[in-house]
Amino acid sequence: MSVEPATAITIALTKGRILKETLPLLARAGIEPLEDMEASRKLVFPTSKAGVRLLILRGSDVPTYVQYGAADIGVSGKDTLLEHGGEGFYEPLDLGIAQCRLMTAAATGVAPRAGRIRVATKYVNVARRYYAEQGRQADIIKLYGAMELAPIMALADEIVDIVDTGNTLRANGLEARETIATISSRLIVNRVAMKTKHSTIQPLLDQLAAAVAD
Ligand code: PRT
Ligand code: MG
Repeated sequence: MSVEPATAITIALTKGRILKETLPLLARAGIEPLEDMEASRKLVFPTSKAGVRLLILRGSDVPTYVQYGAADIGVSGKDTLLEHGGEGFYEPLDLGIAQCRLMTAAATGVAPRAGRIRVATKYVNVARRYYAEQGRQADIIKLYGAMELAPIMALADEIVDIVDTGNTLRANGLEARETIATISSRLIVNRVAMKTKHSTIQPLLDQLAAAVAD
């Protein structure tokens, strides 16, 4: 059994835009991976800072790892957090990166259907809450990707998806309708780790907050 210092911390990230935009912030806190994470097939990476390692996970798994303390810290899109729920961790810092909106969308020019509609999305919990709050009856259909196809193929009347430039919607004959939430990536910290590793985690939070504010 390997004995780790009580101050060792594990930070969970995802490949793609979150990794790309988080690494410069971590570098400002003296944390740099010892190899190119984007190019490697490894999932655990030591860093230039003793006792700090980085994990590469699937986006929707980041809050799960942090919730159960398998990772102390994570970086996650607010969309992912809204879908997952906030149990087991704090959300102390808005990193202001990977900004976008979580929106409803439908075929361009098609009037909203009265009565019960079908909504395709990977954000089933968010969608269920949103349509219920709006007092609109909706059957939510879970998809794992290519949500834009659902209205075209008459699988659904509307979708709930991430919109940034709107190019993806336009390219598929869809238009954005309502904004459910404005999204950026958040730092999340396991509730227990925040107490037991406070002397390591608090200075890191302070350094990251300063890097974000610049
Ligand atoms: O791909 P996978 O299912 O593994 O995970 P993921 O899609 O969550 O990962 P990734 O890297 O694509 O996105 C990570 C996080 O970045 C998301 O959870 C959001 O918080 C945030 N983010 C910011 C975005 C975008 N911008 C974005 N444009 N996530 C996804 N997109 C996609 C969107 O799904 C749609 O297909 O880009 C398309 C829309 O972009 P526009 O510019 O055409 O409107
Ligand atoms: Mg993706």
